[in-house]
Amino acid sequence: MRRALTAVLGTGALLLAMLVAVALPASAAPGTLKESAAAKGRVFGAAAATAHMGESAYAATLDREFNQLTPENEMKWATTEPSRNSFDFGPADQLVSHAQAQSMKIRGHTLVWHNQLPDWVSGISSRDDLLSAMRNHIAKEAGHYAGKVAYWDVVNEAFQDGSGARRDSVFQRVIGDSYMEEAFRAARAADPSAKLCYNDYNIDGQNAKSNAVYNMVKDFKARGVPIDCVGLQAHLTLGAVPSDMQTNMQRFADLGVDVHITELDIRMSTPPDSSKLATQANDYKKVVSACLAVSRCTVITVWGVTDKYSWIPDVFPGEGAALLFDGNYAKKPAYDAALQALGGEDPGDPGDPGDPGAVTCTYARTAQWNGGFNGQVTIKAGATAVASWTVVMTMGSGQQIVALWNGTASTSGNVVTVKPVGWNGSLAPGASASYGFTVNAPTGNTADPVISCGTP
Ligand code: 9MR
Repeated sequence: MRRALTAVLGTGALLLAMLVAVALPASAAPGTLKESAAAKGRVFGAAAATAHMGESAYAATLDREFNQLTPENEMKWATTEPSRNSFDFGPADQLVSHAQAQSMKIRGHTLVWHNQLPDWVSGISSRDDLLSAMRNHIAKEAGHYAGKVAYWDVVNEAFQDGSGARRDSVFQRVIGDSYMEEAFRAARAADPSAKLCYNDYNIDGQNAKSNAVYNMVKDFKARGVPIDCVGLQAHLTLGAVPSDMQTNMQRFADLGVDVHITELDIRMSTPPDSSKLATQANDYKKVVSACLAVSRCTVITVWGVTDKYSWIPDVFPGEGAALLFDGNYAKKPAYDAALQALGGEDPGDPGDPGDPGAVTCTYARTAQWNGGFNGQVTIKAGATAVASWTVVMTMGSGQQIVALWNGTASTSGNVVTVKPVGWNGSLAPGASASYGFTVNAPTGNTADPVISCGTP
């Protein structure tokens, strides 16, 4: 958030303001993702790749912030069993040793998937042969890591978007519907202590695909097929967190399984700007808050450590910047938002807008007309007095603030940062202050601004 705050670009009726970072005493709240998640009984993980572990900033960030590691590619079939019954656990073992040395949990990813599958598997056409190859793969791989892996993504991405029908993989074609339960049974036999998950994308909200997964889990539970968790990958796009994510997670939890967010990233068109980063922060906050609202949502894992390395531009050209750390390992607004949603506080960056507890703010529309409106924001101190406050407003597209009173504003893109004018900064416990503004909306977009506030 600091970068947005220091970008000062006053225009029109807005007063130019020099923003001074005011040092506040560090709070006692947990200062990292993993600590704040642990305080809420959750695990906060990241996908990691052996290729980057030699980069000190990468490993240091991973070790400092995360307490679960998912090997991004190293446990996939193409790597672990490139030819039949000939196993290579070298790359994955490296990550597992690192995780163990750091007391991180390990998420096994993944035993049965149509992708990154060696040709020899795709070439099998007899049901018994493929079943025996699949059982052997699971027995050997899950057996190799028995006792070390906390959660296994046993089957990955087995349903189609849209219809929710079974995906047409070699497993589906040759073995049939039963391949999934066979995989879960084999995984339980190989490692009775690992929690066994079904994992997929686009099942974050309620839709035909998540309904199909729901029905499968319900059926497994009814018939005693071993399944412990559902992984919602949560590869999301900017501003599009499903509004029913919490409800969706709760319905899975109500079936008696844990819910994990397994591959969270929120992509945007690149390059990022302060407005996109503010939206992304709000999106991360929504996802983390939804998880915290569901007691069986126990794990949140982001799909990578830094925007420097990402699968996204290869698949969605022109998109990326989806994670919590930028390409230089600096914390993004999304990091602050995720940490704050977990009840944490960055000791190196106290007083960000949105810091919990210090102040709260409310918005009200006080007048409107064709092509514009007036708004008022009221800032209220909590149980302790505050010396100053900051409100960040993200304006709707096409909107322009043409007047602002009882506050000092600076603008960067569509993000407007408002500070007190002096006399209305210091607030006694429970006291409040307000400022008002006029918005011109020539394109007819009269949406209310999204606001967040904090100290200083
Ligand atoms: O991030 C992974 C990337 O390095 C691989 O090239 C890609 C191959 O399909 O898989 C990526 O990870 C995927 C994960 O294993 C399953 N869910 C979707 C992920 C992003 O594509």
